[in-house]
This record gives sequence, C-alpha cells and structure tokens, in this order.
Amino acid sequence: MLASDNIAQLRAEGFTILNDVVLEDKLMALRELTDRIVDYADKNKIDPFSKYYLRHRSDQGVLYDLYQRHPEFQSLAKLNPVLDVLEGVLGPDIFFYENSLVYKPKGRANAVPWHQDFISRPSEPKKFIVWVALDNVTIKNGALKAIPKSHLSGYLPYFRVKGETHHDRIDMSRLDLNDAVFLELNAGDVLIFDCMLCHGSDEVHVDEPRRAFRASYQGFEQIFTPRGAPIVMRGGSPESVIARYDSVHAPETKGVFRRAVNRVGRLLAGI
Ligand SMILES: O=C(O)CCC(=O)C(=O)O
Repeated sequence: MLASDNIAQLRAEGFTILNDVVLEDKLMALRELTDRIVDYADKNKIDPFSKYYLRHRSDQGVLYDLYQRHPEFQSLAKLNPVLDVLEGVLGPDIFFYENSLVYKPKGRANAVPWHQDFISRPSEPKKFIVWVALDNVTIKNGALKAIPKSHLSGYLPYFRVKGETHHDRIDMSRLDLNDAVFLELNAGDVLIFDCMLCHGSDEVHVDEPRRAFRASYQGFEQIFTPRGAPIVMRGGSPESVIARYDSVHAPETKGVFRRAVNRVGRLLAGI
C-alpha cells in the first residue's frame, strides 16, 4: 500500500494497517525486554520514576511510558513509514503525546470495553494512535475490534467506571456492533487509528501473548502532554514554528498587551 492509500483509508475508515514495518530480530529483543518489565511490575518493586510517569499496571496489562524508561522502545516511536502517514493527517509538525504497552494478562479480567481514546479531553486537538504489534495479533489472543467510520461521528456520550484503567465507556446504544471488525496483525505490522474510532477487545486466556507498543501523536495546534515532556518526532523547524506562532506570541504584541493590562489595573487600584 502506498502512504497516500493509507492516509486515505485512515481518513475514511478511521484506521489503516502498515505491513512488515518492524523486523523480527528487533521484535524478539523487545519481547524479551517486555517479559522482564512485566516480571518486575508483577513483583510490585519500587518505581523510581513514579514522580514523572504512571505506575505500570501488570494486573490490567498496561506498562506506561516505556519510551522514556527504556531506550530500546525509542526507535518504534520514529518509524519513518508511520510518520509519513501521520504527516498526511496531522501536517508536517508532529509530537509524541504519550505511550504505553498493552497486553492481555492471563487469568485476569482483561477485556477492554468499547471506548474512544482521550474522550475526557475533547477540547484538545485530534490525536492518532500507533499500535506496533510485537506478536501475531489474532482473534484468539485478543485482537482489537473496531467499528469502521465510527470516528466520523466525533466523541459519543460516555460515562466513567471508577477504579478501572479503561474507565470511560461510551454509550453503546449509539453503536451498531454488527459493523465491528477485528483488526488482526502479524508481528511487525503497525495499526494506526483515529482517537475517535470506537474500539475495544475481548477477554482472552490463551498462552499466546498479545503485546503491542502503542503511542499517540498530535500536531502543533497546542503543545501539551499529560506526562513527561512533548517530544518532536517530525518537523518543528524554526520556520514552521514562526509561521504558526509568531503572530500570536510576537514580543511587541505581548508588551503592548501587558502595558494595557497594567494601566487598567493601576486605574482600578487608583494608583
Ligand atoms: O489492549 C487492548 O486490547 C485495548 C487497547 C486500546 O484500547 C488502545 O490501545 O487504545
């Protein structure tokens, strides 16, 4: 598939799949590292980064902020074929919003209910999620299921279930589950989806693991990330930043504005 086809599919369907992006030797090393991180998290050892990053939830199958904690994951965040597609939907300047690794811990309640990502932050700019399959992802071991085109309706009404990782659940009455498709992947494939795509996954208890490194990306409309710091993955040249922000933050404008506010303040205070 050409990047332009992926971009068109992402816009129209809300998701697209890029095949064979990551090679097996890299995947093997990441799988082995992931097992060690899960083992560490399972033993509930001290987290020296807890001031900055979310604590891993091995009970719920989420390891948070691996990009920042383990350099081995950093190249997965900068895959050029993936960034080429993201550029088609986000524009030339792209930063990394947050990241985690999701898996299905056997013997736990590991279903992920239907949801839309970042639904509790509706006023933030749109994000796209990149899902790198470390294992073959099948219906049997817990592939994502999604409703094509559901992103086109925007965020749906939702409610929150306290104490759960995936706590924001959408009102199912608005969805036609007959339209749902499973997004099966081979290890090394990459799924990209719109944050407003309705998706979830079933509870599974099989021996074959289903691990995926997931990261979200945003354009420069607003520079904010909930944890760590915004990291630019593509673009961000001074010219591009000037074109976007200069008129808003020009020092002269700021100076004039500040002087006007001070003057009004002094008048009100009778100084
Ligand atoms: O791990 C899963 O099955 C669901 C993950 C998910 O919802 C996501 O990556 O946004």
